[in-house]
Amino acid sequence: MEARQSNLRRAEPRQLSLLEPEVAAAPGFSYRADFISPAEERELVAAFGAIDFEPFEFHGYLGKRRVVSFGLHYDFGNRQVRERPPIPDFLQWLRDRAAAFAGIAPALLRHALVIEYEPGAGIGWHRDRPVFGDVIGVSFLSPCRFRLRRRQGTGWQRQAVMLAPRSAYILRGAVRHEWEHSIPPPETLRYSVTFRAPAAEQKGSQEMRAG
Ligand SMILES: O=C(O)CCC(=O)C(=O)O
Repeated sequence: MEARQSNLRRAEPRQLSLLEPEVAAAPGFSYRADFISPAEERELVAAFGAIDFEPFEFHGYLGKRRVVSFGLHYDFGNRQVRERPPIPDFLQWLRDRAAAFAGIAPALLRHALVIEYEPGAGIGWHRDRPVFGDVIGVSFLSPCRFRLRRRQGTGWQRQAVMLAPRSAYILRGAVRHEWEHSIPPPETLRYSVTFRAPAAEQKGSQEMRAG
C-alpha cells in the first residue's frame, strides 16, 4: 500500500508563465522597468527607514508586513476610508511620476501606502477594495514574484510576473477588478509604495475628460 501510494503523484500545479517586462500579464496590467533610478531608490529607502511603520491589521489579526498610509487609509474594521496625515514631501515626486505613468491627475492619487516586507513577510491573495480605482505600485530592493489568479470554472487561471526593484506596475480593468494578486515572502527586505485614487473621484474625472 505504501509503495503504491508513493508512486501516486499529485497533479502538478499549473505552470506559471513568467512574462517579460512590458508584456501584459492579464488585461489591464502594465509594467515599467527602471521606473526610478538607483539614486532615487537609495534616497527613498533611506526615508522609509525613518517611517514609523505599524503591523498590518485585518479584523484583529496582525500580518507580518508593516504598513503606513498617507492621505487616506482604508479601515477594514469599519469598512470606511479615513483621513491620514498628508502624503509627505519625499513621496510627492514619486506620486507625480506614478500619475504620469497611469495618465491620472496627481492630485487624484490621494492614498499612498508604503509597505515593508521583511524576509518571511508576504501578502496573501486579495483584490483591492473597490472604493479605490487603479493601483500604481513601485518596488524597492528585493525582486519579487507578483502572482495573479482568477476563477476559471472550478479552478484558477494563473499568471505571475517578476517585479524588478525600481520597477512600477499598474492594475486597472480586469486585472484590478477580476483577478486576485499575492506576493510570496521575499528573501531579502522589500518595500513597495502603492498609490490609489478614490474610485468615484477617478471615474468623475474620466467622465469630465470624455464629456
Ligand atoms: O507590494 C506590492 O507591490 C503589492 C501591494 C498590494 O497588493 C496591496 O497593497 O494591496
